[in-house]
Amino acid sequence: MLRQSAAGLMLIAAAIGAPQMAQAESKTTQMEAMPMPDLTIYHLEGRRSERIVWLMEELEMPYKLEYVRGDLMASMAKVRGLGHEMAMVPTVVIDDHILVESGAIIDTILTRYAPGKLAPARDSEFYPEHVMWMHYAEGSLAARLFSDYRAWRTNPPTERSRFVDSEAVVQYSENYLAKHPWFGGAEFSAADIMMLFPLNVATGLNLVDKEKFPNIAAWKVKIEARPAYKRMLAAARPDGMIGNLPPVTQHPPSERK
Ligand SMILES: N[C@@H](CCC(=O)N[C@@H](CS)C(=O)NCC(=O)O)C(=O)O
Repeated sequence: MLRQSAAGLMLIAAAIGAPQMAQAESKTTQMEAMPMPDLTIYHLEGRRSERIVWLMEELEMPYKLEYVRGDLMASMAKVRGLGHEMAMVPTVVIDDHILVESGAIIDTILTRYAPGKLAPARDSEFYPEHVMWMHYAEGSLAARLFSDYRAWRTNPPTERSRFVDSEAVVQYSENYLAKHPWFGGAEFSAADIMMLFPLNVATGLNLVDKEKFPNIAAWKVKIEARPAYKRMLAAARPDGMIGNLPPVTQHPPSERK
């Protein structure tokens, strides 16, 4: 199969005097940012909506934050007040669109309004892994954590599941951080923003023993030192965590030494 890079095609186009071809190529390779419309984040303190606040702080872009400080029920009532069928946080209103799903919201904001930011270049070796962690955060990690949490709160199992469980999904994250400083690979990316909430859930709800995951612990220290993360905390969690779920009293049994 004949493969040709975009830069190579543009050089050929210029050499054969085909300016239209060069222009057409540049449109597909250089995505321009669309102007940022009004953006409102419906929020619950300490929950996934912090991802969007943190993203906007990293991008230094304006946003409006809707929640009732110290009152999760009242904040949820604000979300329901939108009349949207799926009352979840984050809910984000961009122009006339009401969006749920934090990963999709982040993808939309970056692709449309901040192309090239908080993601490795598309031709970087790290791009596929960045995309994988963007999806892994909710698709495999959070899903396993919350299903284990429900099982352990209602009917604690007597033996370790033979399916992929909380410890396995956290261990995979730990192993990646043994070789890379960030879930974006060499640089901090939106994948790190996606991964923090479930990794905090894993240890906060006692689903895994945090002593077993030193790379994740060191990564969290770097995250917490980021000025944009601190600004997010000041705006979105001014009184610390509230309404915590009770942790499980005992870790799911482990085969790891
Ligand atoms: N996969 C969704 C999950 C959203 C979600 O479950 N959010 C929780 C808060 S962290 C929520 O809305 N809980 C309220 C409820 O389920 O009633 C995302 O990433 O946005």
